[in-house]
Amino acid sequence: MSDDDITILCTGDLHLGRHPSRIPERLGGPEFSPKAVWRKTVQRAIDRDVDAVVVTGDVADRENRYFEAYGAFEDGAIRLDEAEIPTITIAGNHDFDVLPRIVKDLDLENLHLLGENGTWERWSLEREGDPIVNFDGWSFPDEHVYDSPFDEYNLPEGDIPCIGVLHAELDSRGSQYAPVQSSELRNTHAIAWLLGHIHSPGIRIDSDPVTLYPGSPQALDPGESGRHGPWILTVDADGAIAHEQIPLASVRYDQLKVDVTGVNDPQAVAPLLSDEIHDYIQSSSSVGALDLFLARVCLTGRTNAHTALTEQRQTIREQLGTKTGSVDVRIESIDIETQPEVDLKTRAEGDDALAYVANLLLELENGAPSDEYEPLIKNSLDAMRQTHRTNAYNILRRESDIDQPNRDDAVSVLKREAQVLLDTLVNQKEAER
Ligand SMILES: [Mn+2]
Repeated sequence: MSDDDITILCTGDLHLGRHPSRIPERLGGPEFSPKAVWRKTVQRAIDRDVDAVVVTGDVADRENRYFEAYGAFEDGAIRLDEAEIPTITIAGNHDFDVLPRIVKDLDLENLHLLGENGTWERWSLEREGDPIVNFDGWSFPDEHVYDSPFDEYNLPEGDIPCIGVLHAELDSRGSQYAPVQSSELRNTHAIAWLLGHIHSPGIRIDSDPVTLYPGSPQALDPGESGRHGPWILTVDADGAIAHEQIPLASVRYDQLKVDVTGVNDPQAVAPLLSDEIHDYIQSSSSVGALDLFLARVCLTGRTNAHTALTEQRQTIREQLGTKTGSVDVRIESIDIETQPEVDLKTRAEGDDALAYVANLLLELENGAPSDEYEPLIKNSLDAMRQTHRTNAYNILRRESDIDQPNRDDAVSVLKREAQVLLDTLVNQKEAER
């Protein structure tokens, strides 16, 4: 990193006043509130001595949370102001009316709300009196916005880099939350777009312009799985952009798929799960910010303990520990998606449908199916090719994203379908007993 670099801490969708869902009552302290993560985020901005902080809207959860949001936001905004770190923010659909009021009431020299009432506005960050980067921002004027804010975007290209700040729904036509298309972002002169509204963090366009949903810094419900936390964007003297996420969230929701193939004793599953959860937490949270991990576990694979697992999932859940290192762990649910182990050779004896399918699978897996099955493979291939030729795939075909299916494709589809059919027939047979 050189002295000329511009570093920006970016976050959004704080939803101050909301509390993450499904936190066990015994644990539900204020440390899980978005306010606590906002405080840590501000501390990080000050420690890193960033050039600016950008907050991409939905700071407040809703109108009736004015005082809650005000108090929670105020604390961080004042500390940033005192550290002389400019904070650029815009209003989202949740705080289109609240945030402008909060910003006005706070009346801080270094806090800037851009684009009030749905008009585009530019603010320039200066270093030693010279502007070094422009921020173009737009705020929600209302709860719903059906048209693209880019219909009204006409700020001129400057001679310094520009970063766009917008609360909008990307690539979702017909959205009531300021629908915008990637092509519209590409048509602007901005080198980066920092977006708000979608709570799941992620880079949505890799370059020209780099487009990022920083996401909510605290995960707020199971739909917001994965790593959460603010991002640091670094712009070097050539306008090249680097970005990193800082996982400051104290709550994490995730689905964990665990393959239990070959585990035939249901008693062995709980220790195996504990190990998996431990490894997962170790690999996914590096800074020690995580306090609570809420997992939805899904067991997959083939095991002859399939039935026992289904019956004993509650027991397994109770056997699991509630702590991994310093992290509280809660298993929200255990789904059993395992399949029973099937001895194909035994099942292939006989002359019923099950034997036919078992024998087919044996031969497909051996790689040399006998003539008996050739018409089946041929018919499957014909059907796949016919689908491939339909109009629905025209565009993909033109761009050669999908090749014409070949015999191997037909065999692998057949294998998959035969497996499903086999499991269904086995289950039927067992239900009849
Ligand atoms: Mn929103």
